[in-house]
Amino acid sequence: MRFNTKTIHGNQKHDETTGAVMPPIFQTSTYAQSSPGKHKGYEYSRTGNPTRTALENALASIENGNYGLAFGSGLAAIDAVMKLFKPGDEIISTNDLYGGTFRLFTKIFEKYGLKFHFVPMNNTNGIIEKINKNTKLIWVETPTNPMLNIIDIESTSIIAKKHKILLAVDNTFATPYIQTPLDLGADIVMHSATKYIGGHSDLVMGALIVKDKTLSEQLYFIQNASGAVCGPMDSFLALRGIKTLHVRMQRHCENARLIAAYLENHPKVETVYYPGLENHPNHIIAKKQMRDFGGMISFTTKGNNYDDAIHIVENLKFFTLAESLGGVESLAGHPASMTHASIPKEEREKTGVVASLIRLSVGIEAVEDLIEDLEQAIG
Ligand code: P1T
Repeated sequence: MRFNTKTIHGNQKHDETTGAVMPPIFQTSTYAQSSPGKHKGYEYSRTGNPTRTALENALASIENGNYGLAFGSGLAAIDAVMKLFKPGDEIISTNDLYGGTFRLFTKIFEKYGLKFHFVPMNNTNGIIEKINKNTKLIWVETPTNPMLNIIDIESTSIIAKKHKILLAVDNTFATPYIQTPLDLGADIVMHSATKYIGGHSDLVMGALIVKDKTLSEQLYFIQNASGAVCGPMDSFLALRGIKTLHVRMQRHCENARLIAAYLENHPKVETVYYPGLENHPNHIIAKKQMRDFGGMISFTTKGNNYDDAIHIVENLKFFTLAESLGGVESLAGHPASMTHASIPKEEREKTGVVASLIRLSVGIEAVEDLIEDLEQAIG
C-alpha cells in the first residue's frame, strides 16, 4: 500500500458493530464486565480506548511500524521514552532541539539521575566521542527546531546498532510523508501530533511508534502506569488529520519552497534556513533521506537586530504570531523569546537562535498572499 492510501486505509477499518465509516468517539472511562476480568477487550480508558486504538493503529501504519502509542502531548510521549531508563544511564541528544524537550531533559530527568550530552550532530564524530558503557539512547530531532539542521538517521543508526544503543527520532517537523525513520534503522519514532499529524491547531497530542514487540510492551506499560494518555475526542481529531496528511504536506512543501526562494533574494534578509535550498549545509543528506523538505523555514535579518524581528512578527497579517506549527494556517514565531526561551542564552546562541531569528510555519494558503504579507512586514 502506498503512503497516500495508508493515510486513509492503513490499519483502519469500519466500526464492526454499526458499519460506521469513521471511528466512533468512545467517550467513556470504563467498560462493563460480565464477571471480574471478563470483558470485550477494554476495561478502563487509561489502559485502552477503542478510538485511541484506532488512532494508534493508523499511526503505526503511516510510520511503517508495528505498534503505535498515543499520549496527551508530545512531551508526554518523550517523558515515556525517558522512563525506559534508570539513574546512571546516559543519553546523547541533538544540541539544537525544541526548547521544551531540552527543559524536560535538563530540569526533570537530570534530577532523577539521567545524564544528557547535547552535541551537534552534523557529523557522527560528536556522537561517537560521548559513547560509553552507560549510553542507552541517542535522541535525534531532524529537521531540528528551529535551525532546520538535518541529521543523517541511517549513519546514526549504524553507530547505535554497533554499540547496542537505542535510537529515537523526533519526526515532528518532517512527518512520515517526508521521512520514515524506522525504515532508516531508528527504534522509536516520536511525534508532537499537535503539529502536522493533527494539522489544524485544534489539539495537543504526542505519539510513539516502534517495530519491536518487547519495546512496545515496555512503552505500553509506562503509558498505562504513568497515565499520560490522550482522550477519545482528540484521538478522533488526530485520526481525521492523518487522512489528509499527504495532501496538506504536499502544499506545505510547495509553498515553503517558494517562500524560501523569495526570502533568499530579499535584501533585508541575512540567512535563510531551509533544507531544500542547495546552499543549506546539510542539503545532500536532506536529499538522501527526505522525500521533500517540509513547511518550516527560519531566517535572520541583516544586522541581527531584535527590534527588526519583533517589528516583522508584529506586522504580519496572514502569518499569526503564535507558538506551535504544522497547522493549515501560517504561523510565525520568535524562537529566542518564545519556543526556545527555556534554553539559556549562551546555549541557544551557539546553535544559531539569535535575536533576529524568525521561524515560519508555512501554511496551505495561496502562496502569493503569503509572499505579499512577508513583503509588507519586512518592508
Ligand atoms: O507541544 P507538545 O505536543 O508537547 O510537543 C513538544 C514538541 C516536541 N518536539 C518538537 C520537534 C516540537 O516542535 C514540539 C513542540 N513545539 C512547539 C510547541 C513549537 O512551537 O516549536
